[in-house]
Amino acid sequence: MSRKLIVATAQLGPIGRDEPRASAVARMISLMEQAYERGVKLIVFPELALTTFFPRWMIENPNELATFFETEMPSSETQPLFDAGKRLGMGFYLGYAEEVVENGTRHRYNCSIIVDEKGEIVGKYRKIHLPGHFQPEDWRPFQHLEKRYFEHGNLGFQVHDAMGGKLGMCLCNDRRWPETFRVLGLRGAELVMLGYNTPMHYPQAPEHDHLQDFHNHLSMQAGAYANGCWVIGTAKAGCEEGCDLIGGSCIIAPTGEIIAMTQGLGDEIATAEIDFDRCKELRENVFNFALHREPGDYGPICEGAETRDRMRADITENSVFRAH
Ligand code: CDV
Repeated sequence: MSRKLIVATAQLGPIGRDEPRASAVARMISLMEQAYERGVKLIVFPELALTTFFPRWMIENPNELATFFETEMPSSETQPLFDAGKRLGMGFYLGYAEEVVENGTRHRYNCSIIVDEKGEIVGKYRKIHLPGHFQPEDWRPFQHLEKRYFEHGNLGFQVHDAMGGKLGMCLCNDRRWPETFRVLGLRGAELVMLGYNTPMHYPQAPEHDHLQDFHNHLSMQAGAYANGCWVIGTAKAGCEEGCDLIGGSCIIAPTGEIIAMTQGLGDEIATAEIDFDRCKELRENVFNFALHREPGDYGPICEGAETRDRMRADITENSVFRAH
């Protein structure tokens, strides 16, 4: 049986701070309709696709901060996306800010879901590698307060059987960590989907600004190749509230080659046919994990949690991080 699927990366241009969800949702449905004309069955939207990238601001007013989070999925505002997916027979990946109450405690995560072609949520991921800082830092031209606003994702890197393949997810900064792709690869992922919001300016090392597109593709192509899986990476791009974000949304083959890519920095799709069976070209040869890996020599990969916890405790001392 053929395991081929036409897929799309669905890049979004900037979303304004005051732009209502209905507008972002309408823009995404328009991309789904374009994709449908090209036979697409699975479409990948960006990280935090329903709102502007709000961690770039220190938002002191808790009521305002709360407006950027989804307390239910789907909600009346996001239901049209699910309806469109069902109508068009198209699954989708969607990134958003999630607020949940578990055992009486509120938690907030940078989250993504897979919705299948029947409109069912079949997988959820909560971002593990949260970049940025806890406290506002005046020297920066814009903030990156993901560590303040979100908790470390507690669902791990799971692989979901859906859309005829084994699907994994991650979000933005996760793609820079080979461990993300390797854990998904070890669990059999044939396709890894991810959304990103990546500024062109890297305040800590501005001499790397001209390398942002290169590092984006380098990480995703290496992740695809070394794990013999397909990768779809989707940007929120363009000048969002004065902050320039890279584009370069793409579909990458298990060989590491980019086979489709967006051209601009606005709302745009790029599409390709993928064949899940092509993962075997790598996974049964150079990256036959069972045969060639040497896990006995990889010990340090899983060490360091105590040092990390100590460093974070120092950084967050006197921080309101724990209070929100
Ligand atoms: N949203 C992100 O995770 N952005 C980071 C930036 C801050 C470096 C990224 O890895 O692209």
